[in-house]
Amino acid sequence: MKHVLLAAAALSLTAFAADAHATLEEKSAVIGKTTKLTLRVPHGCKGEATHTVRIEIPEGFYAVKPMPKAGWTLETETGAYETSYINHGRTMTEGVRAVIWSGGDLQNDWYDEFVIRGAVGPNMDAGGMLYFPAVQTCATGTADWTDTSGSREVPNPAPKLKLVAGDAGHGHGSHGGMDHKASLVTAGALEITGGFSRETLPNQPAGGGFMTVTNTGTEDDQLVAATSPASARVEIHEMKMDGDVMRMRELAGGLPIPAGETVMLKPGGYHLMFMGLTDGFTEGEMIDVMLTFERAGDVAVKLKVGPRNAKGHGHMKHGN
Ligand SMILES: [Cu+2]
Repeated sequence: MKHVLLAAAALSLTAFAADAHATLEEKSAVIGKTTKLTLRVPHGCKGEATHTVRIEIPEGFYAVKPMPKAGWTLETETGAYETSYINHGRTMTEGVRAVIWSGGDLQNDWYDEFVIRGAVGPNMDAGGMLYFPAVQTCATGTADWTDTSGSREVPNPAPKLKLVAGDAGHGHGSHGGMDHKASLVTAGALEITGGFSRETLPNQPAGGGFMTVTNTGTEDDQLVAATSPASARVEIHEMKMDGDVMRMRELAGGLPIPAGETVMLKPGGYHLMFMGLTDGFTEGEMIDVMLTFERAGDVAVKLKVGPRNAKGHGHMKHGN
């Protein structure tokens, strides 16, 4: 009985402590995407007012821009990245590694938020954590939130962010454009980028393939066929709303790629359909595909397999 009471007391103490920690409002962020992070400061240092807040930027979070705050002086510390990043076509090898807001007067009984923006590196692992150690400085003491062990038992856990996989098809437009750049294939007047697929279920008979094809030339082209070692055959499909029902059909005549236009193969629209999968698709692997265009000829591309997405290419029936 005594043990039970002790356990209950410990539990309530832990719950109280968790409420009083400096934490990030955002619980997770998408790999390869730009995100806003909000550091929440719920109290001072043992009753004293906070005059300085410092947050450190971990490896894997780059292109950081802090938000200025009225009444506080903003400073940053820069340093080298272990990994370089491509940001708007420019290689970044260094950037902001710490942000400091100073000269403020945040009373112990008050609450405030400190905001930065940055991007999660495209090379980070889904399910991993990023820790942002933070320190509040007061007149005579500090409140440290610097423990990056991930333990819930420590009194000073660092603010943390869980990393989640994004939609692998949206490499363009994001700041993590590395995959996008690396996957550019040119053939004659055609530019093919952002090839991706989705992980399949164990007994799923077919999988989808997606990419963006741009015809930079002055003559129309047409995607007429595709083959892959990953499946018995590859068809070119179209998905369309037919009344309230999403239907798909094979484009037996191929997919036109008009001169000067960009055609997207994407979930819910045009796509490649891998029929009779050899081994199924596993997240992280690359699928080889040979595309045949009327004008540009045979073009080898690779599709990166991303996570399964419930909203995506989940259809199992082929009514063609
Ligand atoms: Cu299909």
